[in-house]
Amino acid sequence: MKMFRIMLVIGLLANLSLVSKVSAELYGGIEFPHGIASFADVVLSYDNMYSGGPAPTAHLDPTDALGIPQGSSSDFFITLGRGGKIELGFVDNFLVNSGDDLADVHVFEVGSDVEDTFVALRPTPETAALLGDPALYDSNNDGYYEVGKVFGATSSLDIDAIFTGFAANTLVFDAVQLIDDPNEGGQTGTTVGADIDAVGAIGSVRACDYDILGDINGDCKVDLIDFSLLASNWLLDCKVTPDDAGCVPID
Ligand SMILES: [Ca+2]
Ligand SMILES: [Ca+2]
Ligand SMILES: [Ca+2]
Ligand SMILES: [Ca+2]
Repeated sequence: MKMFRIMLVIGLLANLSLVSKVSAELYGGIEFPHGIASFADVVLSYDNMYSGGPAPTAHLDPTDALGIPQGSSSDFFITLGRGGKIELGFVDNFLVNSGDDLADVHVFEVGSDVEDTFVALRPTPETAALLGDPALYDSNNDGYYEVGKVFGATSSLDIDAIFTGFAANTLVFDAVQLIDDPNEGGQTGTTVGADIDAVGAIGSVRACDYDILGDINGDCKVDLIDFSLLASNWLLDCKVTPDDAGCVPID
């Protein structure tokens, strides 16, 4: 839960600096044009028994896959379990194609036992219409189009290599699905399955072209979600309790 609060505050900071004004930043040697905002924002689902397990017994908080990567020396990563699945959504930005063969999405995996992970992307309705018959890309009809696999401690995928012939920024995806390959890597253990630290959009567009006071999560709307984000830090005073997880120092 502590990390969840940190992520809420990171979201708040991202909004206060406004996505439209965020400059590019390097993470893992890769340039992310929208800085902190480039990374996944919400957990849509997490099922470490998706393929029948076994499930991990540590690193079970899926919110640890949100926001910027913290590296393997931190405790802030999620373990998928053997064949486990996580689905992460973008709120203040969306993932797009670059229109060339440069990488568009990057999965930060940590852990000594590097695991293969299947990646699928959820197109917006407009993009799904552009891509045509879903059966070409979505074999299990779950709304996530399979785009390949990532290997190794850090891995990138090129959207344009899968969906060819589209101009830059015309293909828009609002969520990423990661599924551990149950037939690769360790099959048992505390942290069985891939360990996911972060998922970032290298090809990224901001979700909102307006500045709206009170839109804490940057989704272009002011609603109860923003109110709950505000309420989660209600009466927190970082001058009194600077060590609180909700108090994130500014560089
Ligand atoms: Ca984001
Ligand atoms: Ca590309
Ligand atoms: Ca699918
Ligand atoms: Ca909002």
